[in-house]
Amino acid sequence: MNASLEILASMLPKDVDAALIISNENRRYFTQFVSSLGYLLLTKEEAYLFVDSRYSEAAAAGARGCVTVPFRKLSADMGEILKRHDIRSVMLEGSAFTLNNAAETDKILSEYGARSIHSDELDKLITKLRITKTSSEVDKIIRAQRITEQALTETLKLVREGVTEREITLELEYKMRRLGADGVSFDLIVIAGEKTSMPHGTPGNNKIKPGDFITFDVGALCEGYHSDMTRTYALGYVGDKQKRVYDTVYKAQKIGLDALKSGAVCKEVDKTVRDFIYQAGFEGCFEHSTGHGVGLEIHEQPALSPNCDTILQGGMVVTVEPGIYIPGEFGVRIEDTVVVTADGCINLAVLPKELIIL
Ligand SMILES: [Mn+2]
Repeated sequence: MNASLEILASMLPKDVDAALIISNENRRYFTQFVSSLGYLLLTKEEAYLFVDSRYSEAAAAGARGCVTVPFRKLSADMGEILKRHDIRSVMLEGSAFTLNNAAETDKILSEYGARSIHSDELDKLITKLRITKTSSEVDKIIRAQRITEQALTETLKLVREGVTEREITLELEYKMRRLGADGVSFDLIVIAGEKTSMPHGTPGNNKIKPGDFITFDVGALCEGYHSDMTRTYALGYVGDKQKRVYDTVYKAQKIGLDALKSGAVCKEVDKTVRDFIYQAGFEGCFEHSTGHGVGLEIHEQPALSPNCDTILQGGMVVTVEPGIYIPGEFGVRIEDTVVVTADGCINLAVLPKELIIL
């Protein structure tokens, strides 16, 4: 077993003999092997990765810290391992199993005298490991961030009156891949004008015009790790209200960054940012969370939200992304991804945040 699997095995409760992990991200996290399907069975002595014939050759060469088992019939092959280790209880990765998949797994386990445990306990144990990042994980996020920033910088040159949101989105995605990204972190958001009042608006055939805010919520993917950044620019000119809103979001984002450090409570960071925006006269215009963890998933723990009691620790990677959205008019969001440290945070984004009029 490798270190991360050994740690997880040691965290399993005494009365649990094994864990069954099936989500793509968690299989990848523990074995470094990428596949669209597979079953990672972790016993207290050994870990087994069951893959079908599409992945058997690659897994034998590339999966780390586990024994690769190519299966034809999962029940028979897994049954053999269950018997070998005298497994009586298996904790399932609750968040990843569908009702159907769990029922099928229960059947396989019971054939071999084992029962399954349906709960979120295994997910919570894995979150404890994944919530802080190793330096090699941070390096991948930084690489994704550098690509995102370079692609965005190059794409900004194409922003002019009459260009559509979709055209810009396509260029950005193409440039990210040209720069070495494995893909995009999520469906990129490039929205302009009135549409910027929708935090997660979808790029369409809307043509950019002078006086518009243009929101870019963008990120690249490198070796499974995501980057996440938002910048709001203007084309040509801005009005006084736009300036006031931008300035408020800019200050709120700085307040959020300043509140981050090991020991700070997530919901208190969120409250500090939210109170500032509401007291500036924009109550009701900022409803989403202040930020979220980033890693193998674009949204993971911890959440900088009003209901997250998690205490920040060094090595956590989170976004800080307040916004103000005024329906029918416009919206502004500014977002950086940072690594929390003992006395603050390291901002992984370097692109300027002062209002830029293109
Ligand atoms: Mn985000």
